[in-house]
Amino acid sequence: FAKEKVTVIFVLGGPGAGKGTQCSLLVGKYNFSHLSAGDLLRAEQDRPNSQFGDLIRTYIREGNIVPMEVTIKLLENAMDAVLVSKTGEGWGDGRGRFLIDGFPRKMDQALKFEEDVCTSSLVLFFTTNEETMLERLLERGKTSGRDDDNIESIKKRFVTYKETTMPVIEYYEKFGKVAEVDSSPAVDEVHAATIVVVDKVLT
Ligand code: UP5
Ligand code: MG
Repeated sequence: FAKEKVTVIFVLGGPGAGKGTQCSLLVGKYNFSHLSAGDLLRAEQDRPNSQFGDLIRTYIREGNIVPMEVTIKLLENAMDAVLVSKTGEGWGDGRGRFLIDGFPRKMDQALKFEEDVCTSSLVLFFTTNEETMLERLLERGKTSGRDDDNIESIKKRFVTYKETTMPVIEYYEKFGKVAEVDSSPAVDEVHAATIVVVDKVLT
């Protein structure tokens, strides 16, 4: 697809910061396509006969970043599929607007995606403290069925976030692309703060 016709917003923030929740609300407001790298990886993990199933399962449980080739391919395929099918405001003639949630979370992925797929207009960065994230994840873990919503995996995800993903955010900060939103308050309040920054990008 034509890179210059698509608008991409990367959505980052620690595990349980509220990325997925806020993306769902933005979809309703702006007709975005929401692609969560984690969701795409989990779907691939569970796909019968996937050659990557066991690899993805191990990486996710350990809170490690799956090799970028796998994730980028899944994202690219998903973007292609959406671009040929989605209609409505912001779509058509190769145009489209994507929220890429939970990606890129390692420098190599960021550089490769920008080189091979497209560049992002904005990095939405949701921040709250670790206690809040832990509490949210443990609560969600009661019903989520996610292999990584347990205390051992959550601790590992926090370490990977600090060591591997924070440098990606610092990298985009140098280009003035990061909009930080405090995701500690109630969902609606966070959404209200988010639309202020997203409005600026889409107009
Ligand atoms: N909640 C949300 N907002 C709230 C609020 N304001 N007030 C009160 N409660 C709030 O929210 C988490 C929980 O908190 C929910 O129950 C929600 O209701 C509540 P959610 O919106 O799901 O948070 P999110 O930030 O999306 O948390 P998630 O657990 O999805 O974040 P992760 O970044 O850990 O997970 P992801 O799916 O992105 O990645 C999982 C794993 O996949 C990674 O650890 C990694 O192993 C792998 N991965 C890769 O290898 N490569 C990639 O590129 C991406 C992922
Ligand atoms: Mg999520």
